[in-house]
Amino acid sequence: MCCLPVIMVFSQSAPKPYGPLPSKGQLQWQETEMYCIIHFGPDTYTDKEWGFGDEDPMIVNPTQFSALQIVGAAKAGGFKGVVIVAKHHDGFCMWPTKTTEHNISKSPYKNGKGDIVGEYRDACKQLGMKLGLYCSPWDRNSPLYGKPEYVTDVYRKQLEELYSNYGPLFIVWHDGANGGDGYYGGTKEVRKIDRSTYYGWDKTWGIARRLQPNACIFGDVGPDVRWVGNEEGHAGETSWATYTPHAPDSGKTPGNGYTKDFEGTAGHRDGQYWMPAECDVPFRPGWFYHKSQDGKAKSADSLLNLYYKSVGRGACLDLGLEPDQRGRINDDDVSKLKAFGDILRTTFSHNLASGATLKASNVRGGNLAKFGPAHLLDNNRYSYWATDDQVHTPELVLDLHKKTWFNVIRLRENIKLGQRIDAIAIDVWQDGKWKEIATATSIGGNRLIRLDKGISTSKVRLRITKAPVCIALSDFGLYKENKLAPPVFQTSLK
Ligand code: FUL
Repeated sequence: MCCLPVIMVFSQSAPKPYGPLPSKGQLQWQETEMYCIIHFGPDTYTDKEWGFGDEDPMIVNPTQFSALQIVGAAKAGGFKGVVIVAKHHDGFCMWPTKTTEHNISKSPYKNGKGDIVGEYRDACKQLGMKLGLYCSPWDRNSPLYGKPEYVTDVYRKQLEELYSNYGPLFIVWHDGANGGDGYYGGTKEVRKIDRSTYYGWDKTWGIARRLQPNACIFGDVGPDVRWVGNEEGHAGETSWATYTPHAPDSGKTPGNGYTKDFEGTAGHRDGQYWMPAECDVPFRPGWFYHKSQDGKAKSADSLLNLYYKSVGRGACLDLGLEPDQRGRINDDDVSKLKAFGDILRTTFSHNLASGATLKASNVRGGNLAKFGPAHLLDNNRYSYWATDDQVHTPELVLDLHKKTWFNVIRLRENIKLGQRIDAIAIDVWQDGKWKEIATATSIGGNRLIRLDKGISTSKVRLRITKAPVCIALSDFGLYKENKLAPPVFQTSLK
């Protein structure tokens, strides 16, 4: 028998994933960060937000409809995708569906040969934008609404048509609004349903899983992306990507999530599922176009505020755009979107930390090439600085070599390994000592810290102050927010 020398073994393998993990579709959704939901249909012509279902298809007559102009305006705003409302609560289908006569083929648009959803699909392809679809479960036109046949013969068939003919989709959007009064084939009555059981969600969601396997399913309660709990466009200051929907009236038992104590704004640190939040908010006061709201679209500055409170808190921002009766986004709205996009592009195009020398208190297995802090600056969400298993609260010093002014800090975890970090603090070197300037919780796929006032310093320190496991941080950025004057509007798309 011989004795082997005792060797300190440092881990060279990747950290073990922590908690629930995102699917491929959820990773792609996270990278999308911002998209626009577009409401256009009978309500655009009746000045309503929720059509009753008795609208005459003849009113839908956009004489200058341009999906390219609409999707182009979103793109100029820095948005990477659009979600098209293919059918709103009024039941009018914007594509030539076989499931109901109440659709675009009965309108004067293109003499009944139009397909608005198809035009959006083509525009997205041309402009390199992602496409998602919204098809309202509640249908105030269908005589069958409230009966099981509506779900099996109408709603699910509509989803099948949409998911088969208009992909690839990055998200499918299921509205929470449900039941109530409506036209319902002329009966004009109140039809109530139990929204947690009526739509047979498992089977209904199964259609998306089968036909669009990479699409995330959005709903009040997920299953892939949860509603944030408000329509104001912001997540909680702390917003975990993980979440456990609770059963109705059962306190804290996991269930289908249709419960009064909705906790989507903050999520749950120890949530059972990876189910990050989407923050939806209309650009103007309403989701549909109303002439009386011309000039009332949010300014570039307020969009920027919302960006920090949604995307900056690990959620995605879903901004409602409202094409007018011509079928175009109004010029004032277009120029505000463009001004917002310009601020984002100029602010985030240059990471002021890129030339810094980095010194980490610990690197996993001492393996700088694989797990070193240089990965924080390579602009890759999935390469990362990791620590040894037992090191949960490391520090990192960035020497910027010269005084540098910044007012935004960006942190990202490699979420393929889960959400690992609870809390961090940032210090700057001032007057010969470290001074704490910011703290944050719930880092996840993206965390932006916007300082009240910018700061000038030559050294920055990041402290991970709480984590249940070793860290896997992929990104560290310092930025100078660049607010440009709104540009003069120019039409470049037909
Ligand atoms: C809500 C709907 O009731 C609104 O009309 C709008 O479509 C919004 C995006 O979702 O629940």
